[in-house]
Amino acid sequence: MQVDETARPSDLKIWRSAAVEILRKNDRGGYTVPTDHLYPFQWNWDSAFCAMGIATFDIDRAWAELESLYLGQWSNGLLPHIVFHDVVDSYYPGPEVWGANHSPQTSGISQPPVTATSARFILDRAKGDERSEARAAALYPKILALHDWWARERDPDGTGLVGVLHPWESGADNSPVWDGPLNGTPATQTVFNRRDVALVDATMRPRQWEYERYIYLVELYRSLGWDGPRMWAQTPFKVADVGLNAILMRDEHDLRFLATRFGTEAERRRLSARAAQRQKGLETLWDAKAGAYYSRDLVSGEPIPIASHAGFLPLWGGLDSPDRVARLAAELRRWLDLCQFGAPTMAPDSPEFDQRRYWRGPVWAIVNWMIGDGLARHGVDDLAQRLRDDTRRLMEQAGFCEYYDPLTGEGLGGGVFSWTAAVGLAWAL
Ligand code: 9WN
Repeated sequence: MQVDETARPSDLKIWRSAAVEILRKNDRGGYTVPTDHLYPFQWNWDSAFCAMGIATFDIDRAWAELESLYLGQWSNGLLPHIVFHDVVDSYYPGPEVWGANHSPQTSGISQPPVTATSARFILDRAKGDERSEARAAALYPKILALHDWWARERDPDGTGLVGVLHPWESGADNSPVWDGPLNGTPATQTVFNRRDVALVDATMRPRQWEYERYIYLVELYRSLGWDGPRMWAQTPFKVADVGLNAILMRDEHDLRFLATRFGTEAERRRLSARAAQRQKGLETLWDAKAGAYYSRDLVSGEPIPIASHAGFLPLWGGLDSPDRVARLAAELRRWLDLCQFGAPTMAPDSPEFDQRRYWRGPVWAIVNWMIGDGLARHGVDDLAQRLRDDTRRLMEQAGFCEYYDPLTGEGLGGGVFSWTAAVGLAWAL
């Protein structure tokens, strides 16, 4: 739906201009950093969301965002979670810690795949413009290669569920859902110097305990030469994250859409079969008794019965069960009634809830968009609107922050944040 800017109240126009300003300020020439200093490189799913926000005011630049991200793609299809286009020392771990063999330098793990969804969004805004068609056509095989990588390297047994091999790969780094699997992960013996806690209050960031395990995993994979099958076989951390699998399912559907325009008949058939397989895989994460989706620890084979925001993301991925939609919506209403601003990343009455600490409670604009969009697609319009209103109120009250306190609305983490501004432009404002 195209927004009629002239019909918007003037205060919203001011907020939209502020969001555009942030995306321009964080533009480093063809790619957008999530925020200055704290994250000085190009991040995978941040860029996919940024591109959608940018598409509301500059279609060419939106395509450039995805194209620059794919400069980091490996020959096996992996789209790394960070592309180190520039040399900046305000972030740890930098390229030397990853030791990946690619130019431009990159990390060695991925992040939730949103680039097909993003390309479809831009294409829709471009309204049949020929240059956009050509740019989408050129991106299509790269996105297909990424999806083939997820299927081949992160679901080698063809279960329909992919595994993440690092909490960073889930995008929800220190979610309480990873506490159990991280307990079985050794700490690194390397002494390292975190830069994040010099830039942001440590109470809003992951704990040292988690960082020691994050770095252990990076060092392990580097010692395995970033070889997918060896990593899969030897890692102590392997989780079927319901959030990533739901986001992958949505991206797979959007890739299937792109294939109707740019793919072959054989690819369309293959993607349809894979979407069906993903749907089945995701269903195995549903706990009917609890009425919730839980991630599964692929090392122990056991479900992780901790409910986080990720359990609502199958709404974004696409559910074909009205009963599940109703149960998810009822639980989300309960969570929202416990706070001033939703959606929190953990239920405010859960023992793990921590209102300021990153993925253990705070509200994230991208999460609200995914859940809100999913609710609207399933006809739960009032709840979708409630999330959208909360997101807008947070932005107006605290600005475009990295995340927000669900009990007070205080802005937390990095300020002037790109994907928050992008969500404002593409959805909330
Ligand atoms: C590690 C950039 C990224 C987001 C992640 C978020 C955070 C990085 C970090 O910032 O993670 O990838 O160093 O904390 O958790 O979702 O993509 O905004």
